[in-house]
Amino acid sequence: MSQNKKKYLALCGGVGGAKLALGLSRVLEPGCLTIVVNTGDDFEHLGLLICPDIDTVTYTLSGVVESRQGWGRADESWNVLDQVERLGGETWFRLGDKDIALHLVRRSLLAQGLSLSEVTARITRSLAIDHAIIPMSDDPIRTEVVVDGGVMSFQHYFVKKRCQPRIFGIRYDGVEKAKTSSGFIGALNDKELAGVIICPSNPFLSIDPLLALPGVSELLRTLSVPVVAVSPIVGGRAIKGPTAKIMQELDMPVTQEAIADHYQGLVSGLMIDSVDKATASELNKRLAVHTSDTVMTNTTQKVALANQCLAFIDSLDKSS
Ligand code: FO1
Repeated sequence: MSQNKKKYLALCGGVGGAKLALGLSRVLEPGCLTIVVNTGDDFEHLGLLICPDIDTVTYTLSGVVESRQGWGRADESWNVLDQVERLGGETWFRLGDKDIALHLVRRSLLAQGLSLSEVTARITRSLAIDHAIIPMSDDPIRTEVVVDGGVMSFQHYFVKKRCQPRIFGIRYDGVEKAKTSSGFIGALNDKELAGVIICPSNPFLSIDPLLALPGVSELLRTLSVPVVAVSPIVGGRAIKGPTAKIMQELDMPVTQEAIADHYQGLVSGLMIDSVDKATASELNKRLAVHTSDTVMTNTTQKVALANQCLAFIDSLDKSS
């Protein structure tokens, strides 16, 4: 653990974001890192509230994640789902036994009247996580994709349809009426905040729902500390998931320039992968650019990228 005592806020989605969040948690002391997580992927299923991104970050930081797929729990068993199938229930969304245990606890705490933020704090504490993992909102926000012939809920598109339908648009149902969580607002307004890191999560599915919350983009634009984004694109491809496919479907080139366009006005710096070094000087005319290895396949790389992000923020900090 370094002696860096400044405070940082990470904005994060699922698997890719969780990797950098893990790196940051290894570098920053508890109390110096707030991880705010997308809840647009959440949905009700088999009577349970599923919060895939919160759970992915939670399992990753507690060291129990199934590391090959990046979500769910390692050493999982499937007894409940087998019985659900036998009873004619839905099994397209794979919930393992250990994972279901977390969902039962979440459901029961929510039923007792706790907010999603409070429930998440309880669960993360039980799993010995010292860093703050905070849902972007305690109110329901549901990402939906506009496809040929109508609107599809996010997990239906992502898991059931394996991201195959062409996307014509994305919306975040409920976001206008939702309240930004007090933990998120508190972190943005914290006088000791030294910088914000937008993790290399899918900008459209994972980060935009956070930015669409009332007041968030405005607050980010007026922050006096650096906001840096780590691009999820490496050499014209997405590290994982449908980011590149969605960019093409939304008529965007799959380039670092397009990522810079997307975050234009919100970020002061963009971290791009070393393979895209050649684009840095042109991009540098618009915003600060830092090149680094951004692909994280092991903990050393996650910690190294976290350190690079903090160094990048430090280099942009006018007060330092
Ligand atoms: N992703 C899949 O591709 N198939 C699944 O059956 C699946 C189940 C699942 C259960 C719990 C959980 O926390 C995540 C799960 N995911 C599954 C991943 C999830 O759909 C995505 O990672 C995110 O929503 C996108 O960030």
